[in-house]
Amino acid sequence: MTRRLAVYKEWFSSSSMPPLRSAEATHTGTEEEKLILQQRIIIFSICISSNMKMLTVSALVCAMMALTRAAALPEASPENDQTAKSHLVKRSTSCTGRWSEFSGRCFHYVPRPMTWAKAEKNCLTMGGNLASVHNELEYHELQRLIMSASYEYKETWIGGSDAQEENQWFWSDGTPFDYMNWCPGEPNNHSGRQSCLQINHGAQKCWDDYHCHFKKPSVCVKKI
Ligand SMILES: [Ca+2]
Ligand SMILES: [Ca+2]
Repeated sequence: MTRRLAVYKEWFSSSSMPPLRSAEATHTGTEEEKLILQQRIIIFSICISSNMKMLTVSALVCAMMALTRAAALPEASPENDQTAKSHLVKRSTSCTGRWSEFSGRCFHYVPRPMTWAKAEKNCLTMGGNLASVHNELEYHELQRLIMSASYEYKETWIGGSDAQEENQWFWSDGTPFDYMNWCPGEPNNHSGRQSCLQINHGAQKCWDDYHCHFKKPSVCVKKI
């Protein structure tokens, strides 16, 4: 501000403007000189006033920023730390929203038909993978989930695939392929191009390898 005032002061008495006269001279000067002097005084006053206003506004902005920052920062008390921890624990002990819990994992039926790859990507966007199944009880729970949502045992994609190498089956969630419920004669890799696992196939509602580009409902899984 001091620097600005110095600039105004310099301009006020600059040689590029008509020269100022002494107090005596202003009494005896022409009307035109008096007018110029009055104009300079008014402009000088405005400059000082605007500087004061800028200072006031700056001070207000700083005060508001300080208050906002203080409100945004949580108090570093042990009580708050405990609250944060308990929320984390709560999130990690149950399935939320549309996810159902069984066998210590969360499952979600997706009725919209998609290709196997799109269904897997859809599960990924929700933090999961297409479902893996590791025992008969889990398989029946999975069938129950589909039945309760669609009122039938619909053919549905889960996460088994042998697309990388024929008859080398993997679960897309990386868990061991340690349980199977293939229908009689399956997986038959029909026409040499069946690499994805559908469940609820045929009269026995068992497993079948099928063409991955067909669109089917799917079941996602994620860890608790
Ligand atoms: Ca195959
Ligand atoms: Ca097949």
